[in-house]
Amino acid sequence: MHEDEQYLFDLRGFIVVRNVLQQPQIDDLSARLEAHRAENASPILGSDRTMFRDENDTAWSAASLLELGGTYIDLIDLPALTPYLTTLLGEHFRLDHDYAKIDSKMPEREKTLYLHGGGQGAGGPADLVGPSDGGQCFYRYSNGRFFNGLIAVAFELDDVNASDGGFACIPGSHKSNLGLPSAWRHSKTQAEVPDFVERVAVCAGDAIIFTEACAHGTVPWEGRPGSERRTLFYKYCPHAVAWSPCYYNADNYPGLTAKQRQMLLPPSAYGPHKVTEKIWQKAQDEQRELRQLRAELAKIKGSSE
Ligand SMILES: O=C(O)CCC(=O)C(=O)O
Repeated sequence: MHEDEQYLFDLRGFIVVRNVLQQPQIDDLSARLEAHRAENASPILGSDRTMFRDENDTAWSAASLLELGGTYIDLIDLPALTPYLTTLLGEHFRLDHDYAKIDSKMPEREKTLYLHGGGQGAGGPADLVGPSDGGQCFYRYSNGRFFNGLIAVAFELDDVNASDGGFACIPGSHKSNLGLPSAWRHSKTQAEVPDFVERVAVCAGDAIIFTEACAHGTVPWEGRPGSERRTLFYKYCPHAVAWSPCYYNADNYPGLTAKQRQMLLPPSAYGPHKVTEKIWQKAQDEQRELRQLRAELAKIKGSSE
């Protein structure tokens, strides 16, 4: 991460890294996403790992974009992003959650910019990201190092003009000491968006890297008729931090590299250490056994009915 980029990130709480994805990667991500959307029209796909698809799902199995395979797996630790993530989070960090968000012309009632996050727990107890006491939304620069509670990478699959909508934030708010005044938190139309909120234009293949500590949100979509913004969010934490209650189970995604498996480890201060890897592998083995036992039980029940 170049020192100019470090300066801008510290000043504003976000940066745009251009052309992180090459055309074949955009095409693959797009094709897999569209195939998935054909079966599931939800505007948010994957999850912040708080939702199961089925109450009988085993722990750690909340929906994820990783199930779409291909380039979705490569995005776990994209080499072009590694220097940014290690600068902002330290040597060891983990993928906490992921999801895709589709912005398009929406019914009036769904078109609201909810600014959330904000430095030093500025979001307060009613924040969208949870009752923020400053613990999870932290940002700090000291001893020549960045410290962040959550770093979001927004991979853009479409061109977005600033006037279309999409990502917006209050630059510098990751360092603010006061909560965002409530009148500015919600904007139902683009006209209501306060002028100190910066709307960020991007091209397909760019990535917006932001700290969740920067007050941010999605501006109501006003792009040309039929247009969409499709964005893939991969969100990373320091090892000892967890946002989501549902961890990844690396065994759900065959063919991962050793590095990718490490990035999916559940939280612990030790990070990817042989002691923690052994403990979590035991938990994963138990999950596999539970699934097998449930399948056998279902078979027995089926044959006795
Ligand atoms: O649409 C966006 O880029 C903002 C998404 C957002 O608010 C978030 O990821 O917390």
